[in-house]
Amino acid sequence: MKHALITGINGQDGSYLAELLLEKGYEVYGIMRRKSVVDYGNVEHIKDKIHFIYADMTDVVSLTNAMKISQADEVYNLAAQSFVATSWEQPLATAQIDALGVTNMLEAIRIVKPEARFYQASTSEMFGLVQEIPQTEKTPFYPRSPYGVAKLYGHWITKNYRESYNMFACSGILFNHESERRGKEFVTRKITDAVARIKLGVQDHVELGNMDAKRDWGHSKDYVKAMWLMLQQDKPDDYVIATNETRTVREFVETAFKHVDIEIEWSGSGVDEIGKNKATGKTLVKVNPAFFRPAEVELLIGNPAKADSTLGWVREISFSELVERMVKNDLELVEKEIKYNNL
Ligand code: NDP
Ligand code: GDR
Repeated sequence: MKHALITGINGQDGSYLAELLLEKGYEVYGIMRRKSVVDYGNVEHIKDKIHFIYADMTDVVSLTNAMKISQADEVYNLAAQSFVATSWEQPLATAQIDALGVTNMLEAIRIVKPEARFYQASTSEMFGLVQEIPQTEKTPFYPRSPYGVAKLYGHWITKNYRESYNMFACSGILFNHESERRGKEFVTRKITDAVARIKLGVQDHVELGNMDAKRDWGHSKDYVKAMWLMLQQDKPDDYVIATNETRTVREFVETAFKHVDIEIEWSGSGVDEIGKNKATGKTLVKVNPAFFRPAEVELLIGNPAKADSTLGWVREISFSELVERMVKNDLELVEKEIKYNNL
């Protein structure tokens, strides 16, 4: 039976990956940070099947200990300060976790079990300012946030340990992937949560930032399969995982409202843009400059041809199904909240 260690196990991707590895018969270990209130996050429903180890990406001793306890054959490094906007507020913490944390994990593996296979959660944010469309493994990097810069360090140190120590270390350059388990600060979940609340009459409107930003959105459940596939190959390598489709934030809003039978009509532009319910004229979307970023990544679209041909990876959940699943899930959650809180 193979042993896997997942950092960031209680996050969105960690939870889907843990489910996948359990299905495949792995013994799953996950690192958790100590919190004042014990919270298993997205793995609450499978917590009895997971071996939890308290550790932190900034503490190499705790990661070495996690390697000793788990004796992992495969390590999936998903832990990160993953919200781009926060990386301007906490640039040093972001660097310590997302950049140096990767070296901490690689050193822990090198000390305890150098033959273990390693997956690094790299990101399309490393591409940043558009250099090429669509982006591939060969596109030059130009990160646009402290998060993107920190992740670029993590990406290169992974490659460097592969080349320096012959370690089986891979980076997945994953484009945006969302799900019913996405944190509510990310734009997709913020929108689907708001759509559910507006539909059920407990919220008036939603305030958003840059409506023109374009993202290549897939579903997390599909993307964790690619992580596993990368570690099953004969040779370690880096792969872009994406859908090769891109849409604006505005299009995501329209699609989400369509799933509750509301058509949005736009007027104004930039910070004065608003979205109204076409049938009633009521304002449902307002742009608020507070949600704009100091530097923006305007356009992401990834070409997953290498992953298709080498890994045999295909995404199964379309954009429309992704949005539908998220809206449906939020409608159910908000309905429950209304019932229990007597709203
Ligand atoms: P989440 O924010 O949902 O999960 C992040 C996880 O990291 C949480 O479990 C969090 O734990 C943990 N974590 C944060 N800081 C530390 C720390 N110092 N020590 C230990 N654990 C820590 O992210 P996702 O699941 O969406 O993403 C997984 C990874 O993939 C991240 O590295 C992200 O940057 C990267 N990525 C994500 C993409 C996406 O679109 N989702 C695209 C490309 C890359 P806690 O609950 O304690 O905060
Ligand atoms: P991103 O995701 O920065 O791409 O990083 P996010 O959903 O936060 O932003 C996507 C785009 O939407 C614009 N936007 C808003 N964003 C948020 N959060 N809130 C708003 O109100 C809003 N209005 C407009 C943003 O400006 C941006 O252009 C995600 C994370 O999961 C990273 O960890 C991961 O590496 C990348 O995806 C790939």
